Amino acid sequence: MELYDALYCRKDLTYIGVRDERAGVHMVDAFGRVARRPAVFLAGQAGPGAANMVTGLIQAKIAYSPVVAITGLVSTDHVGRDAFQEFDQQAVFTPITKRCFSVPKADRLAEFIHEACRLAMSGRCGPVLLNIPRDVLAEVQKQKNVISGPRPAPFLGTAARQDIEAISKLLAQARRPVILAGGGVKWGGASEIVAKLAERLELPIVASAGHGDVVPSDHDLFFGQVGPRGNTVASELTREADLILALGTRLGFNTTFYTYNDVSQTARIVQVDVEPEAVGRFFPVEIGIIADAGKVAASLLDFLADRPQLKRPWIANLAAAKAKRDELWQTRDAAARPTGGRPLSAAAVFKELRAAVPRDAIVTLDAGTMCLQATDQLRYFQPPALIGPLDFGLVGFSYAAGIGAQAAAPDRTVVTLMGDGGFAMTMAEICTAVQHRLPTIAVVMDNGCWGAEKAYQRDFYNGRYIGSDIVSPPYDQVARLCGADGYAAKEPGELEGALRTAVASKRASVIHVKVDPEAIVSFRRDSFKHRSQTAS
Ligand SMILES: Cc1ncc(C[n+]2csc(CCOP(=O)(O)OP(=O)(O)O)c2C)c(N)n1
Repeated sequence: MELYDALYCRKDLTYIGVRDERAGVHMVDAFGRVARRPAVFLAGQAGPGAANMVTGLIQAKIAYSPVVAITGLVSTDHVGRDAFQEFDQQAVFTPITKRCFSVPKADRLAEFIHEACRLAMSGRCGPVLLNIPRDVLAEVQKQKNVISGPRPAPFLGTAARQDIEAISKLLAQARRPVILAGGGVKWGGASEIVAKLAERLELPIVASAGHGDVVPSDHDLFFGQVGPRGNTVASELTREADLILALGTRLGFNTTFYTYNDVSQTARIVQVDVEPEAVGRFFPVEIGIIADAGKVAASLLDFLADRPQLKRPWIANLAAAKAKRDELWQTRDAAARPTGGRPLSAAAVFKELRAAVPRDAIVTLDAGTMCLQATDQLRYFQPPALIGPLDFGLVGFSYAAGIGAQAAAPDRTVVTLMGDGGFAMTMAEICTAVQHRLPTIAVVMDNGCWGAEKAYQRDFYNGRYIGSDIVSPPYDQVARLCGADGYAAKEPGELEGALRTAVASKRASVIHVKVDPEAIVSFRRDSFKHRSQTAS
């Protein structure tokens, strides 16, 4: 209440009231990824209000997203007495945040707030939480001796000259080099620089998992997402590479499954990341550089500027890869031909989305089988343009994330994809979007099941389905009851039409699409290998 009362006169701050603390943290998470600066989440109450942030904070930590969260705490006089709504907030939040502070005194509050904002953005970003005890909040204190300090830019420094020279030597020797670009490139705002570097060298670029928006999808040298959840052409490039320039990526689980299946075992790897812990962690590297990936790409570009073009023996391979990529897209479009049948196939859904999602769009994706299939099937044009749960694989993330992304980029179109299960988790936030005039468009892909789970029951448990079917209300009608626009899409072409209308309306909208229940894929086959072996 004290904080809210202080906000009363702050007309310079935008306040967005949400319905659920988990969803609120997702909004701030997405806001940070789009704006590249943290917004603040206020959990209105100590205890239950604070506890409800847990999922959102873990999500932000795993996605390296800058969130500043502030919550109350029981009065310092009552700590440890099982006071009303008391739980050990410091203990619960410490392992799930980048840092968690309990503010000891009112006159240090400003210092902690500055520190929270600085830490959230320094190095690899992450969530920082402040617990503020009730008595500290109640104290009226004139701030003095505040250390507000300089706030350094989050990504500092590039590589030393000799490292840049060493990388260019490796490039000169390479026969099949590839740039594998990850989230670090987007955090550094360096998509353009990386694209320019690739153009200068005529190198293919592939993206790490969940970062298919690292350069615009229609860039001639871009091949999409690599790895088990990516596409075959991109994965072949890293599997057959002799030099991998890993820029701003950990080469983490969803990109590599920690195997050499899609990473050449003999490739030399140059890895650049702001986090020392990330460099060489999963794959041995020839050169490891702890720096901002974008700045290193810029230094490399500068270094090459007045040098003759390399011989580029990879050009023939590159042309072959481009032909395969074009064939892949044609196959995807061909697979989507309307058969007159309904519900829509996954291929048809993605084709209609490709046709109607505008170039300025930010797409937010959930976990679940439909969204995982969508990642590499959609196109992204203005980085950052893809916000997903990344390695937390969280269901129920993307609708709230869309609202946060829209708040960060009011002039862009925001399209959220979700399964029917995931949407049910956070649909209360339709009211938030309506109340705060945030015109996100949710496309709810209703296959009548927790599709990812059902796929495992089909593929590894002989179709012994239990608990995987779900029944959903008509979400177009739910949306209308909440004051948003609602559309139902059942026939081929209706999704594309509804999406175009929703984009033009600039109103919060929900499109309920009936999707083929058979269009489910079990992505983590590795987890069930033992079962498939027993079965065969
Ligand atoms: C909060 C949460 N609960 C459970 C899961 C496990 N899970 C992963 S995918 C999935 C199914 C999601 O169903 P839906 O949102 O309908 O999407 P679909 O898979 O059908 O496309 C579930 C339950 C999770 N990842 N996150």
